[in-house]
Amino acid sequence: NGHHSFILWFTGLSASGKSSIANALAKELFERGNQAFVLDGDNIRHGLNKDLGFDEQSRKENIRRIGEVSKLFVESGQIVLTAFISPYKEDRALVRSLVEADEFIEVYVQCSIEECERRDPKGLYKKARNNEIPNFTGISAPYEAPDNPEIVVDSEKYSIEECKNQLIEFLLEKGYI
Ligand code: GGZ
Repeated sequence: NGHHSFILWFTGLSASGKSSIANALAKELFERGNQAFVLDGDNIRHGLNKDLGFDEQSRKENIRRIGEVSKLFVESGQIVLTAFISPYKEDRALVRSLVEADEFIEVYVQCSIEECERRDPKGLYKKARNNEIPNFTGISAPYEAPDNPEIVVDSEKYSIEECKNQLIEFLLEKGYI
């Protein structure tokens, strides 16, 4: 019966499903008796990081602060799930270095830009195409996919529920829960 605090670090394009999968997973972890908490744009970019925008330096600072907060969650004995694009490999590597090797699980939510743009739940891709949003990830700003994530979930092929189940299986198999 695994007992561990760790970071599940979701990375992927806007509209890839990071927040939905993280929230579904947190709910199941809670039902299984684990303390889990989701950090995402809603509770971080509107609060702690509301001074930050989307230029490269701001994104780096966004991820650095989220990394430090995540480390505190780990020290407090919780599972923390983070759902941010986190487009730069270097920044994800920095967060990884803040905790023990087995306390950082990088989850790549894979979905093509074409599919994310088709979903466009907030109309942001459309605005980005019309040059109404500068530095939009995948359109006018880079996304560096992970080379060696602990786990990849394909949200283009699989539902939120299926991706969540794949993550539960991974965590059980590796003894995290
Ligand atoms: C990408 C942007 C941008 C730009 C606003 N580029 O789909 P969403 O709306 O809910 O998720 C996106 C969110 C990205 O914030 P993160 O903190 O995850 O980004 S990063 O990790 O790169 O710092 C999107 C919205 O904010 N959004 N402008 N220019 N996404």
